[in-house]
Amino acid sequence: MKRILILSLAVLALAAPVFAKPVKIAVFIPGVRAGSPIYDTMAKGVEKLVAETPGASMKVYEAGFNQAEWEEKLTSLVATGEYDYLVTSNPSLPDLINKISPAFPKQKFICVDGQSAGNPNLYTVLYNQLEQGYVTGYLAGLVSMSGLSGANADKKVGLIMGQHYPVMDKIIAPGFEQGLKAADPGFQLDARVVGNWFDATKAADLAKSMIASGVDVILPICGSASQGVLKTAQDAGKYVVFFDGDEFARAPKTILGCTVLHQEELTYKTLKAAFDGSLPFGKAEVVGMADGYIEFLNKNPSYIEGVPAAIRAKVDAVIAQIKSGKLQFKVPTL
Ligand code: RBF
Repeated sequence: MKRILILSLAVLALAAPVFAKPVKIAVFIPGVRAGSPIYDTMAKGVEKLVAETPGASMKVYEAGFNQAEWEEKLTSLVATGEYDYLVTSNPSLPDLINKISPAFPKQKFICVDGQSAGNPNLYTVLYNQLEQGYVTGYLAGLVSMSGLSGANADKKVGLIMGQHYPVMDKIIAPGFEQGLKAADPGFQLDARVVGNWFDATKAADLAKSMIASGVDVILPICGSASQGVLKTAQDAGKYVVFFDGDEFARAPKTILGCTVLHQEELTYKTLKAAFDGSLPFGKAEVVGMADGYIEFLNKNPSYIEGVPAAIRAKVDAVIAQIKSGKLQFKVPTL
């Protein structure tokens, strides 16, 4: 009996890192968790690791939509000195972290969906959203030309963003546009800005105006404001393609494709590496489709039922080219 106990203790010790003191993690959500899968899944990744790590605990802090308050809120959270790791997500956070970090030399930061190298207390990992944009744009273009009931002859596709930011302007929108033009070089991208990440009424107005001008497929990247885009597209019999999460259930016949980020897994893996002492703080890494952190959900029944087989075969072929390295997208420095 005693031997079994010792043995299982030894196995436990091998499986979970042993901390001198209980490890504490702060999850800083730059916005709110509800309605933004990218934030929700980040928190879930931390929750999963904390649940399986004896002695670990966490606090989820929602900083809200007023970006002018984020620096102060981040500083107050870090100034408590309570947290071993601060985990956050979005490409604007590394700048804030670099600004406040010198005042807190013991604080470690992890930013998933951000990029900054050279701060020994910060690790960042960026998704290759040129790949994500390309595949999504390629599908959007093919759907727009498909002859499906909601598609028209205009070669116009829409993108509704929460705001302009370097990853949007240099990576996501150009990737999406390249994908559209791969479907047909004559495509035009109609890109519009909500001005925040929550105003569904404004997003609905933008979608209506786009549709009136000939747009038949829209990619919303505007957080919870996307609800307005979905409602408008549903009412007008038009289509939506999605980023970040598996959103099909919100409007099965309207949403024709989702290219997801495996943010929960990436956050879990990254923080686990930090626990093990193997996370390369100071480094900026990039992950993409070949690593499995970006995935187009080509097996979802809504996709299979909604999109003709000939289009699905073309999309699969492009994904295979990206995964094999035949089609390469190099993310620019931000
Ligand atoms: N994405 C969301 O889904 N919800 C948000 O509230 C949100 N806020 C953002 C705020 C800033 C300042 C920036 C730069 C990006 C934000 N994003 C938000 C976008 C997010 O980081 C990511 O680019 C998109 O979700 C596409 O993957």
